[in-house]
Amino acid sequence: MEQPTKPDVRERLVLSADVRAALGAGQPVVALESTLVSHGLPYPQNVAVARASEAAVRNARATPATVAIHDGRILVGLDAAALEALATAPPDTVRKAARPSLAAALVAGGWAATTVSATMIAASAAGIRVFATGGIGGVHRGAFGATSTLDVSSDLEELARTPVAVVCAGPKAILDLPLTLEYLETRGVPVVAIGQDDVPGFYSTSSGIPAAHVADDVAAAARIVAAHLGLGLGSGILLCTPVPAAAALPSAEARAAIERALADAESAGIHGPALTPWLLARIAELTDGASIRANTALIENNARVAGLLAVALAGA
Ligand code: PSU
Ligand code: MN
Repeated sequence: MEQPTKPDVRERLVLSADVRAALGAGQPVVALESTLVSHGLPYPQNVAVARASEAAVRNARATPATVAIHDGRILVGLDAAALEALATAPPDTVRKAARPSLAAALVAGGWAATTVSATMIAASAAGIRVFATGGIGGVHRGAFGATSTLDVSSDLEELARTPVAVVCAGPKAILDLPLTLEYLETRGVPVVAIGQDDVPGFYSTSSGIPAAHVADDVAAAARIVAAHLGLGLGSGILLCTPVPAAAALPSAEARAAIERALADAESAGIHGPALTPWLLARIAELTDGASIRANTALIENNARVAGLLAVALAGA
């Protein structure tokens, strides 16, 4: 009698030839997400940073696997034409696919970009253990309290349930950072700062909040990642590395722009999945593009660190 088979996300995956070859040979691979390309940054900085991130992963001697959705398939590894198509498509024609919107994005056809949660799902299904983004989503300010919106990014739940190491420059500075860190702790996700005591502040090098765990360098971080994934707990782990100092926004300047952008979003009635892209675009206006320079520099640096981490893990 035929065994009933449980359907699974792997049926939707299309691996590029080089990603397939690298995984087959046990070589290090780094997943990269695509929402920061389609919704997080304007053209042409978006395609430039996507290419620079792939190059940074290759320089570290790992294989990049940018993830996006096209016509019902989850592509793991995009060619140059696909990356350009995704980066130049008008934002309202590209869906933002997270765990709760993955099925609808697959059914809709056309392009969809994957957020941290959807990219982790794809990476884990493909057998990729390391993933780089810019800044993870988290608990939005005002998510809890008197007039709570309950807006908590699906990134956090995904970290709690999918065993992938995610490299970021801290949760995005538009969020409630203390609550985001509490949430991660409650859900069993280790947060490790690399090379400094504080959690990085996304646009700025420090958030002023000490990290639960500190690794002096990437090799030390790799040992914690290997131990965590080796426990088989099912959860991911968050590695935080700061934005390169030359591109960082001074904390006071970042704070002022964020507060103004949050107030403007409130007056404009922006909420749900549109909120994060709207805030990032508004902060870019308010800082005359300085936030875009910080954001692109940190994304490329995270890809570089993720490449080094994947190589260290493969050698462990
Ligand atoms: N990092 C960036 N820019 C971005 C993102 C990360 O520098 O735009 C994206 C990621 O895809 C992340 C998403 O999963 O923002 C969070 O969106 P939300 O807050 O709606 O969950
Ligand atoms: Mn949200």
